[in-house]
Amino acid sequence: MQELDTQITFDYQSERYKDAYSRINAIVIEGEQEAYDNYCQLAESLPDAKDDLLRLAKMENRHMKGFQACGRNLAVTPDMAFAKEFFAQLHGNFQTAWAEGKIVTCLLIQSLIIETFAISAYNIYIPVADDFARKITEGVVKDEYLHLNFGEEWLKANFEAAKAELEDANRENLPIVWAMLNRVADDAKVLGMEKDALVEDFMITYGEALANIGFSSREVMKLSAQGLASV
Ligand code: PL3
Ligand code: FE2
Ligand code: FE2
Repeated sequence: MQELDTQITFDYQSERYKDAYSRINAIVIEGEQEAYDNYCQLAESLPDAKDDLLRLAKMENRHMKGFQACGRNLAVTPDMAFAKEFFAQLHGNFQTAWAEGKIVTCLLIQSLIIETFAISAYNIYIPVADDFARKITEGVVKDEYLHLNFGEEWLKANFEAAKAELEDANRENLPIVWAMLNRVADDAKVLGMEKDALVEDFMITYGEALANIGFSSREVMKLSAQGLASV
């Protein structure tokens, strides 16, 4: 987490800031939209958890609208084409897994990886955000912990049956996240967010989630560093 003792001010209206924001804002809007879609699909596959999942989906829809308002507030037009492409690989992997009935993989992608990515990004954004976006993001990040927790609880309850698939899905999908982080690092820096801080926050939150699900500390180390060498 970043230190709050130095109050940093940004020129939120500079062309440089707005240009970077047009991509970061779009990524977040697209991420929230895809999260909505993913929880709706998961609700179809998991009738026992249907009501919970539809509740999560609703929150994602609210998040998306909140971040759209953040862009409008700065008079920024989000670059949605960029954002769609940014998520394409993870999106494709989720869809393939869902079509094959691999719910464990779907939960790893959405509830563990994407939610952790969001939590670390939002936590690091909050101290450097404009006042409007900060209030929105503070509300959103509280919900994201609930979403991560949903995935943890479900996977913990099914740990023995899910373990091998989780390891495979982690191996396939975590390197994609590091690549996504690399792609967004320059723009994030313009907004005052450091890549090292994002990586660190991600590793801590993701590692804690894996430990809560039932992995040993040795397994957590191995899983959460998968593909990290490329960062
Ligand atoms: C699911 O609830 C949310 C999915 C969103 C994923 C967003 C990933 C964000 C990475 C970009 C880093 C900058 C964040 C800035 C916040 C406005
Ligand atoms: Fe969300
Ligand atoms: Fe979420």
